[in-house]
Amino acid sequence: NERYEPQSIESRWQGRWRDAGVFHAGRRPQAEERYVLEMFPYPSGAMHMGHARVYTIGDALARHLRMKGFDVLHPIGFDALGLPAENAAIKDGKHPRARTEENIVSFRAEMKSLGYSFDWDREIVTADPSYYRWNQWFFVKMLEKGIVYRRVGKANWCTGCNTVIANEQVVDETCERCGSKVLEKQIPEWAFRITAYAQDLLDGLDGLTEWPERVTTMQRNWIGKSEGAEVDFAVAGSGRTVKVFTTRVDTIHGCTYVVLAPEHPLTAELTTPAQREAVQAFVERMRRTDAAERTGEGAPKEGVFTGAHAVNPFTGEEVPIWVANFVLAEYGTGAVMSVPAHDQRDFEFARKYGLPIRVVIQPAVGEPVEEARLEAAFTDDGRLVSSGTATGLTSAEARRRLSAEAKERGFGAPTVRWHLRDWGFSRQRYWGTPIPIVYCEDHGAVPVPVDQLPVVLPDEAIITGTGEPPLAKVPSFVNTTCPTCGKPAKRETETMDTFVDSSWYYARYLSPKDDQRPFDPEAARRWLPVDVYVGGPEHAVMHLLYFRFWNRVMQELGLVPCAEPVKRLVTQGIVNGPDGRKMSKRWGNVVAPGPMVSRFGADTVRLFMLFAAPPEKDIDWSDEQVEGLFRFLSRVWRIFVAREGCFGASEAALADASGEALELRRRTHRTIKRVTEGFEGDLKFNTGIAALMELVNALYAFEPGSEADRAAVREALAAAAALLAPFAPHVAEELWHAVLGPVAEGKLLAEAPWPGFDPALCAADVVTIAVQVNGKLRGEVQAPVGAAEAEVRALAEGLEKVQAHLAGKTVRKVVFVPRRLVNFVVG
Ligand code: ANZ
Repeated sequence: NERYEPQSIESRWQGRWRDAGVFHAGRRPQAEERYVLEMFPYPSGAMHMGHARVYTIGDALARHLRMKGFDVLHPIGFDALGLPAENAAIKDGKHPRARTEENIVSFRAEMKSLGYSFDWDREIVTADPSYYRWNQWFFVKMLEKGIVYRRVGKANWCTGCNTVIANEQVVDETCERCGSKVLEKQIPEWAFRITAYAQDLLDGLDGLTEWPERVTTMQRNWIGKSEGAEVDFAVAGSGRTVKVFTTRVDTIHGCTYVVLAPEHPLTAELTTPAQREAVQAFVERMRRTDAAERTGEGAPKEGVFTGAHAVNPFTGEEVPIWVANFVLAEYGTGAVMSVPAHDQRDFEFARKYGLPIRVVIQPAVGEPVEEARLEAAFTDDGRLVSSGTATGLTSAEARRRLSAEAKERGFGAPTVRWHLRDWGFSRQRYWGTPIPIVYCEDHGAVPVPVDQLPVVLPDEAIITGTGEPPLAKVPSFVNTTCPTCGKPAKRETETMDTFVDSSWYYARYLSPKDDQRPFDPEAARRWLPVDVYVGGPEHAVMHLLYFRFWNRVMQELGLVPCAEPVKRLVTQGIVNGPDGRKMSKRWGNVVAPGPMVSRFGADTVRLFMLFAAPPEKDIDWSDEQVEGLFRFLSRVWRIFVAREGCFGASEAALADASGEALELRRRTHRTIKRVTEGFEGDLKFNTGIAALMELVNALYAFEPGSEADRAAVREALAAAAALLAPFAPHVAEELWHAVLGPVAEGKLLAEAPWPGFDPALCAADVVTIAVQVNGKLRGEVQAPVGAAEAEVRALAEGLEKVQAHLAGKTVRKVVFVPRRLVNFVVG
């Protein structure tokens, strides 16, 4: 065919790959294995460009590794349960199962039309009982181990979704999914004891050297370990003590007042009669202001003196006790020791109310800090001054010493606090995994025995979204018998958070049809951890933290060989509309992949995703760029047609290539090198593709004459086809077969060896230049091809032998022939 017509080749190659089974994992049992995974999609709507980008990035990696000779696992599935499908059902009455099934059908078709090299035999759908059955199995195992427990506590209640949501799903007191206000509600719920793994999850981050630092930092902050101390201050003239929590016990000699939260249980009791009225009024006012407003960065610090005094246990000094807005009742102990010289909030408060400021920490280097000239608190660590026996210690030493001393002397202890909370996973919703618990009057909450799983989600629930679990209204589901005594009993009607499904799906791909256990531990030993995981950075503190927790639990259960699920994480940027705004119905700038594939072919759409920017960067959809890439592929096609005469050139003739043909060979090898390097380190597919474009330009510029010329052209064409394979696999396959002809008969580029490069040809940028003195050869230097006289001369003058011949003589003249020779004429 003279013209590039993707529509006429793409489905043909997709069929060939499928029939040959080239994407099946385990096809090369002797080879080293690689597991490439992309976050599986949530099929609540149609496939969009964001999906196309993730899967194109992952597919390029998988295809490249397959050509490198690895046995590659590259699976796909659907994260089918969860709120969005149920919320949509409430709007239009369509059953979530019907909706997700329809969407999955269209997702599959679009993914196949894009030519992704998935092992479709391993597909999983989390809404299938054969999958969520194992969620229930894990639940029962974790209940046995005490990792799952029932608690009554403050839960985040989303007023829009009418269900409890996880801490991680609350953003600025609103629901991360629907944007509605989130209230705190006292509800009984099931929770995972993820906090028991806090230290291990934190330590594990150090080993994740191939994760973006942004993600590990977000996890570190979310886990939020804060080491400090609790110290008891006796209240003067009463038997009471106020316990304060501090992360800076090293500053305790600089404490000049103590502050209680307005809601602190001792507030009323400690307040002296003279101050009672003022304190009561303040507390009342604070009760009516919400926490965020009270403690926000810009909120003015305000407070009232209680009339009482506290005794600093280290110094015996009495300091006044205040009540103030910036101390929260729920954090720490609800009371703080204030050190205005070294804490900014305390500083502002002290200035406002005329409380003393005392410097007890001096910077380790630089100007000392002076009370009189202080304009803001000095908050860094340093060395202690005016601190009794602790004077002279560094902050870190003092923290250790003073908290230990507090413990010895019985007025305090070192403490560790965490930001991470246990993961509440009960949802008062329908479209999720039923929690396998039966409530019996005699035996309480009884887990369903694992041999009776799954507890199947009934289809007939009426979804109202009013807050009462829909399953509670399905008598055939609710009414059952107690697994222990056989008496009538009722099922738990809550379902599990969808993040349960995604916490272990990567392991289910290892043996997706296993009906004896969640997956085969033998297979896990071969394939885990996942080598590369591609997905959106928005999952940093939810999915990506939850699955690290879950993997640890699986390790304890002897199912997986490692603590961490993923070695390398690639977080991809967003695909914006042509206007640079995030694609959204609201802006009317959505471009769907399907129509683009019909118009330009899958290869062009894929190439756009990879060429527009490196994976982590956001990209803007651009019709012009897409058209440009279509033209590039057409150009590639036409040069193959135009150089058909070179297809039969003999490889042996390559050795004779010289002049322009040698230049072409050098460019070919340099291109191989650059594309190969684009797959290593920071992924740079875009520069690899740019190199390929230059190679194609060079092919257009070169008119082959001799057999050696034709051999060089053939080499370049074959390399170009192979290098295109991870990016634009269909056209690559077609052209590769064209240029190799019978040699490729019965083979597929998809599993052909990745081209290697000859380092000597890549170093083509450097030439060897002869160095003469008075016409006699005295040495040679290596210089860049384009090196000018001055540079080559300097190199030559650096040679010892040349120096010897120039010593004591005057250089009359320098003859320079670019790329060949430099001759010093001396007298
Ligand atoms: C004395 C001190 C001196 C403090 C100093 C800081 C600097 P993180 O790191 O976030 O845990 N604090 C303790 N409980 C509080 C509460 N309920 N409401 C408001 N603030 C509270 O913060 C711990 C620090 O926050 C503690 O250390 C305490 O102030 C304050 F130079 O104690 B610090």
